[in-house]
Amino acid sequence: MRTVDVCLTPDLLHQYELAGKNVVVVDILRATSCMVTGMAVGVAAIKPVASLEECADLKKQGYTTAAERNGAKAEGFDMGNSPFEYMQPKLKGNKVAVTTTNGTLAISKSVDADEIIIGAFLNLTAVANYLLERPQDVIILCAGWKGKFNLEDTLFAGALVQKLTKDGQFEYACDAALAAEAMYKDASTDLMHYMRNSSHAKRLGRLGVVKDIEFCAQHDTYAVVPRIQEGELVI
Ligand code: 3SL
Repeated sequence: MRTVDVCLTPDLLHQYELAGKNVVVVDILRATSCMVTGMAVGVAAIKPVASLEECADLKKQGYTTAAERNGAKAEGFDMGNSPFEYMQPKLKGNKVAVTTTNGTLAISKSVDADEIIIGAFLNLTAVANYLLERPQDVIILCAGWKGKFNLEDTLFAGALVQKLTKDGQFEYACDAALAAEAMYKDASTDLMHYMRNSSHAKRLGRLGVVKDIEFCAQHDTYAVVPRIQEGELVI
């Protein structure tokens, strides 16, 4: 039977075998929520890169550049990392290159996977259905914060584990999957309460970012499943 596993931070990824598996990268606040939003509202392509230098270079190739470090927009780039910035009408049909503190790094560390899929609460059911239709085992990679565990990515992992294991189509590969699911079950009655208490929501709050958190907690706003193909997201 197919298995679903959860890697709680990219710093633990060396313990996982990615070859032959599909990896779902999640950074609820906010990188993967931005990517799902951008692809759903008509951005032509999003190219995630790990470094600020690579991102800045892509400007010459016609990309709009988006960069975040430590929660704030990085200086010298066209935009930061809010899902609302990805809704700007001028981005429709255009390409965005993006680098973020944790999310794009997690994507770059997943290159050995069969497929890299971008997950968020915003496209939870679409991602689950996509995975249910495929034969591969699944690893959900939580982007976390600078190598540490975070709440919101683990909650998403739990929500996805719940959907994949519901009818016995996937089995739990390890205790991280069981723990994430238990946490989501506990939190789902008041997800916003959990999200607001998370360290990154508080960090963003100190930077004046509030409405993004509620937006990123919404479930199934979009039905797109962004995947990496030749270094860029496609749907
Ligand atoms: O770390 C990341 O990848 C970002 O998503 C962090 S932030 O929400 O933009 O601050």
